[in-house]
Amino acid sequence: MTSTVHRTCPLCEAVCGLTLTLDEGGHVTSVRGDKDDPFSKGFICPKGASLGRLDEDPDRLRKPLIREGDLWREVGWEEAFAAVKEGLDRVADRRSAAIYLGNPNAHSMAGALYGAPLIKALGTRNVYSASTADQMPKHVASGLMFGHPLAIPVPDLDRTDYLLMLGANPLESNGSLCTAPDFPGRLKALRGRGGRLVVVDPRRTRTAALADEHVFVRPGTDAYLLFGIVHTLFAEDLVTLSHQVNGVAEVREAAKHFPPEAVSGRTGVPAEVIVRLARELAGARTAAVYARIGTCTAEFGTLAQWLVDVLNVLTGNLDRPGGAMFPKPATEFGARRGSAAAWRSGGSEATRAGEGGGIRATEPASRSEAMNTRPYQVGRWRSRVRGLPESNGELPVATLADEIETPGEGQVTFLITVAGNPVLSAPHGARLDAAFGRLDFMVSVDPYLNETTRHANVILPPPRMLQSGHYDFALLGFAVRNYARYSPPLLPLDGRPSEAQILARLAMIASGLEGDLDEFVIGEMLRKATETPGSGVEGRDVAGLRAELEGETGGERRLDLMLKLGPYGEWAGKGDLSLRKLLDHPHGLDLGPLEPRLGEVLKTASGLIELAPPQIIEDVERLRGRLEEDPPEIVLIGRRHLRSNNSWLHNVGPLVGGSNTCTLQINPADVTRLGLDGEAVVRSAKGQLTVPLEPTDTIMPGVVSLPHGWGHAGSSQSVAAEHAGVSVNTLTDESTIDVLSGNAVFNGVPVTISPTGVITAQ
Ligand SMILES: Nc1nc2c(c(=O)[nH]1)N[C@H]1C(S)=C(S)[C@@H](COP(=O)(O)OP(=O)(O)OC[C@H]3O[C@@H](n4cnc5c(=O)[nH]c(N)nc54)[C@H](O)[C@@H]3O)O[C@H]1N2
Ligand SMILES: Nc1nc2c(c(=O)[nH]1)N[C@H]1C(S)=C(S)[C@@H](COP(=O)(O)OP(=O)(O)OC[C@H]3O[C@@H](n4cnc5c(=O)[nH]c(N)nc54)[C@H](O)[C@@H]3O)O[C@H]1N2
Ligand code: SF4
Ligand SMILES: [Mo]
Repeated sequence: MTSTVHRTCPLCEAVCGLTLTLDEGGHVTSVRGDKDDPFSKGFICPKGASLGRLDEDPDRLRKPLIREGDLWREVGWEEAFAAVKEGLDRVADRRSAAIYLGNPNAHSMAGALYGAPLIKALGTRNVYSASTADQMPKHVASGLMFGHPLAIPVPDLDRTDYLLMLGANPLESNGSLCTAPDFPGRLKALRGRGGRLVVVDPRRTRTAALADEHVFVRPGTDAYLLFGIVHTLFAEDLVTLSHQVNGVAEVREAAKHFPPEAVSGRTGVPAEVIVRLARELAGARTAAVYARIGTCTAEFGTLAQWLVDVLNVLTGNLDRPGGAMFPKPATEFGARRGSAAAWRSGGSEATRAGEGGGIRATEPASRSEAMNTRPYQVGRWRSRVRGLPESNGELPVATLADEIETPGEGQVTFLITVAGNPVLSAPHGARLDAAFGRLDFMVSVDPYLNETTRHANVILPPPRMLQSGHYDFALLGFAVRNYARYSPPLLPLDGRPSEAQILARLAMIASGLEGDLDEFVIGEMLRKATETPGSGVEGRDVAGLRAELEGETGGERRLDLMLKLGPYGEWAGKGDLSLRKLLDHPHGLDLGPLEPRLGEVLKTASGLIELAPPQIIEDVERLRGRLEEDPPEIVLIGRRHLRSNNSWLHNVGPLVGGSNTCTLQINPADVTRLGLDGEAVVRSAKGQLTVPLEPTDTIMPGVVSLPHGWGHAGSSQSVAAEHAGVSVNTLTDESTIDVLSGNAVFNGVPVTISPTGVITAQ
């Protein structure tokens, strides 16, 4: 007997619905797009189609591993947890404990619900995540402008008339901080209804090829380009303000330094194009500016992210249909609050509120109210060694190696990684590779023995994807339509703990507390909700409400609680959403188009949009200064391929090979000029690599591109080892960061390139 089941794809931010066929043994025999999913409507990509292969990868770990010297021993779960406890007991001062949360935490229920309590239980400020190798500039810009780091507007893709997209390539990535299944189809529809798509990228990507216009830009110069557009809006009197805003005069003043003619040389964008883009943006019936990783992981990442929303505000497009809008996720409860680590680990405000109180009995009852009125800040504390500022409760991953290597009080000796591979993904990951070898104790929660987890003393593998429930707490907060879908586990756990149970157990070990973490959290959230005016359950009895919660697991009951308290929830009085209702709608529920809601989202002290936050205006000086300097001759950028997913899908045969290989894209003019052939040596301030060349005129002269997530030589992941490639993060530089957010810089890295066999003096 075969069975047909439906579930959300957990692999990328597009949250597609999938329809799987399973045989009697629980093996996946086919994967198709779920055509009854109201959001993804049957869309699927090659990664989703390989979900069965990935889920049953023979190299996935099935039992915990303990390392003894260079040897690994499979052990039972109790022995593994006992080893963790012993390792943690050796940490005399919790400042020496660190945690790193990787990207898949943004996709798993376990990451969403148990990441934050684990951080709290560890009791350290040494908190790192993929966020500072990714979107931290957006959190900081949003925090300073709108008062909350999760107040991130998304382009209203399905209704906009004009989309200016910078540093994103959704035809490969399927979109990011903009949850939109079938992003390609939505872009085609935009053009089909007469809209205009302009893509700004140093490469003519597949997305650029689909656009009405592609603008080549020099890497790392988006802030100049965007300032040139802002300048033009003021100079030509094209500003339309539809909200009360602080700081317009300051922005106009700052933009005076960046007229199109002044930034044209640096950006490589002709002044007349900059002026035209400004006029088009201002003249479009509706328009949105959207920028992603290419503009975030750059030296002026926060300035660029800020300018994106400055443009959305100055053209009257923020918070209106067809413009840049704030989604209303089903698990949102009360004020938007949280940290980027919480985003990585779910980001749901309700999650944070509950978790904060759940594990620490000492939290003040008024914490949520206090958080509502306290203005967003960065740099509340600084890293021990380099003095880098905290943002959203995290320190930059660019300084993790410093904290492990540098002796002194608070030196990191103990590390937990959850779903991360920083040896390949962090800036100058090669240094972390060595640093991890010096740790006293390391624990990794990960299904694979890989470049990072090979340093662990204990590896705790989560079960198969199909054995896990799935709800996109984080990603549905960035969806271009309001939507919810829950996928219960399809297969039993067979005696293994769920990932939720693994993380909860780690939190309990670290806190020394006993009891049921979920019940702590539920109790605390209910208490807060019943005390919150207008929550829908104000004044009601906590025990009575608790008894109404449904769900097979603690995670499901917490989801039920958040849905019921959320804006569409049974208890909040505006709908009847609950876990039960989602279970009754296995294809997902459409909750309607995005609606204006700035008033609910804005959390600044002034109650207004802060268009010119002082920290940001200060950083403009740095940008001005850099305009005077000569740019490097050749710079390195990254790229993504549809069939990769950062570092961890290279072990699935059908996904690697063909066009998905680790090559250096380079303009043919540079190949000739530098006398290259076949392979070349790329050198940066931090390292060098020999790489195969892929000459292509789709990349600007003076720019080369190498994808990240490769470098699997010697890996015990057998397929990945055969397609090893090299790690671009051997070349990237952890000493250069976006100063405001501490974010890593992966784009615009200065490099030199020479033929192999030529010895150059360094
Ligand atoms: N040069 C360069 N570097 C980059 C980037 C770039 O563009 N250029 N991009 C950056 C970005 S945007 C990001 S997000 C980071 C990603 O950085 P990381 O998150 O550190 O790296 P990933 O490769 O996503 O590693 C994911 C890990 O999670 C494991 N895993 C997969 N599924 C699960 C699960 O369900 N549970 C658990 N516990 N583990 C799981 C995988 O085996 C793998 O070890 O990389 C960054 N690094
Ligand atoms: N297939 C696949 N999908 C993924 C991932 C993956 O690894 N593979 N990773 C996931 C993750 S973790 C993330 S964060 C998202 C990222 O999603 P996207 O932001 O869409 O990521 P990319 O496809 O890397 O697109 C970034 C683009 O920026 C361009 N670029 C580089 N430097 C600059 C610059 O200085 N300025 C401008 N304007 N452009 C620049 C690059 O050429 C590239 O085309 O994708 C997610 N989805
Ligand atoms: S686009 Fe993303 S969510 Fe959709 S099938 Fe592909 S990997 Fe899965
Ligand atoms: Mo990312």
